[in-house]
Amino acid sequence: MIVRSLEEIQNTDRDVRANNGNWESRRLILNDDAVGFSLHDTIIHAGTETLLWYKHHIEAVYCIEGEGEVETTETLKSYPIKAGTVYLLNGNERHWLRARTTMRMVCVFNPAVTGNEVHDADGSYCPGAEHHS
Ligand code: 9YT
Repeated sequence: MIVRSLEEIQNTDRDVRANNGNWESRRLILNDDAVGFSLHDTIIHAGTETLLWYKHHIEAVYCIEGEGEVETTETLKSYPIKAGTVYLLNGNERHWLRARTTMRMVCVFNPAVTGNEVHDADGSYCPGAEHHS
């Protein structure tokens, strides 16, 4: 069994900030834990909009604080997000994430994020940086 707290991973290499300053991702469970998924406690800063595209992952995002919206770039369909709402990117949808207030999200990725991925200009996680176990 693994027991880990947010407190103990803060300001370690499991605590990752976006280059553009839009979000901070605290990775509680990662690929090296070898369980097939990763679990992140993520802060999306108020007033930001971020283009994201997980071409190689399925992501579930459960909002536990704040409000904003998610919009798919293909259909231009926008969904309001607030505490208690989950969205599931089960079709690898490219999307905009907009935070009206600071949002706190619990994110689950399958396959697990390794920690080496970087967001490309097109919003995707660079596959070259992925190492699946
Ligand atoms: C909700 C979302 O996709 N935020 C971007 C950061 C990402 N979840 C990560 O690397 O934790």
